[in-house]
Amino acid sequence: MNERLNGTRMRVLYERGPGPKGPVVYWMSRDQRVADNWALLYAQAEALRRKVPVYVVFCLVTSFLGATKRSFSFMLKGLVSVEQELKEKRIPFYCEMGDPAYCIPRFVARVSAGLLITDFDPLKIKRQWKEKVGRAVTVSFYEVDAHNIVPCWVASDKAEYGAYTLRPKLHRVFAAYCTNIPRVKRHPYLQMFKKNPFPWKKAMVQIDACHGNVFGINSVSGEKEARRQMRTFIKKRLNRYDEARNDPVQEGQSGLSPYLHFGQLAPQRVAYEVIKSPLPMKKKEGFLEELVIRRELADNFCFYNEQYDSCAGFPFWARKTLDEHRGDKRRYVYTQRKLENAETHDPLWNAAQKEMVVTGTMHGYLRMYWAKKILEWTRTPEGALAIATFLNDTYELDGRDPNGYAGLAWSIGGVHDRAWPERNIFGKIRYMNDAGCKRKFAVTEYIQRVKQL
Ligand code: FO1
Repeated sequence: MNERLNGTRMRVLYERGPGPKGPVVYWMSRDQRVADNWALLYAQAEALRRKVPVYVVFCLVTSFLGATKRSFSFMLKGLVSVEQELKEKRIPFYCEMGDPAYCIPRFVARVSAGLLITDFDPLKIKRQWKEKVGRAVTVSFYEVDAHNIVPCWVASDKAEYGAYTLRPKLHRVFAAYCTNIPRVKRHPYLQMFKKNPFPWKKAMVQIDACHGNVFGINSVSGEKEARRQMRTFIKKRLNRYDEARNDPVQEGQSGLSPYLHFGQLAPQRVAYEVIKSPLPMKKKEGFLEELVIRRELADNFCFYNEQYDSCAGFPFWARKTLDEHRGDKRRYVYTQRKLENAETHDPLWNAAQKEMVVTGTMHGYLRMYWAKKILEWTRTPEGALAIATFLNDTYELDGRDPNGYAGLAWSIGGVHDRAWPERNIFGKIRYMNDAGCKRKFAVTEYIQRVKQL
């Protein structure tokens, strides 16, 4: 059945009429999956209506925000499985390499596309790409939010103060949007556009050459593995997610963030399966708060706040209080190199840094502690944010993500948080210390575990 696609998930970037009778092209970027991908579903629905093929094109940008081999190898393995999945649906997958502003218009012209659709991403780099592509193509260009359950522009039309202001807006419409997601059909129209298969190996060599030696993580990537991990989490760990949420020793995390970041797993699929699972609702609330509210709040922050990656994006009260404490005496000051090598006086912080370097992930609770200590041990808030962003984006598999920018802005700049009793260096920014961690979990045990890694 042709599931009625909810029109509000798609918005027009450039309207240019029906265009030539060519294929519909889906420029895949954030949502690197076949299943549960609204952008692909919209592209197919349009192609079925027009009785034309649907093509998927991905533009590989080896210089993407300084990403390392670790991220690219995870991502490319996922894209190989996308190519395979699409083949079974008679939907050709093409991979271009270079600047999207050039490669995408060239591809659209070469296949004489009738319509261009892409997926939503609030990051500035993506919006710049779309602006250039939109001006260069002569066909209509639409955007579909395939990442948020409630599309970003539907949830709110402005930057929200915090989870407490966004939550009621999401709750009001959540049931209407958190539905099951139709499957991609086997596409009836196909005229093979001649193209040799993408040289994945060559791309990896080029990436190896340009991005240092942040060694790859051997975690399995791709949408099948992502759904397997989701099922295991729901079955085995969801019931104790709440108490483990602040306890890195308990391994209670979902472990899904790299798959969500690369779009190999749809947050809507996770939310839908969690809500469907037999656990009592109160056992799910903590996780759904992270998965839905916090994640949509991060997209809201990046979408409506151009300066999401700088101190200028902090709320006024936070910038003021950090300025007032700029001259405070720092008991410890560490360079980026010292921090990167986990050579501080604090064994807990060093363990968190080491966990991130070795595994490409860090427990959510420790990410806050980790970032706040960088504010305390560097000379300026600007320096702290720059170092925290560099380390996060270099070593975290889920780096370069709205969630990451919002998380650092919360930790260092009080974004989506409130003012706290004033203190040295932090001013009114919420303070965290290892004593607080010791109250939450077995710090020594955590440090021991990281040593075994
Ligand atoms: N998106 C692309 O469209 N092309 C890329 O080559 C690309 C590389 C890349 C590398 C690391 C990384 O963390 C993300 C990367 N992305 C790329 C973006 C990614 O797909 C996500 O859309 C955003 O990072 C999350 O908003």
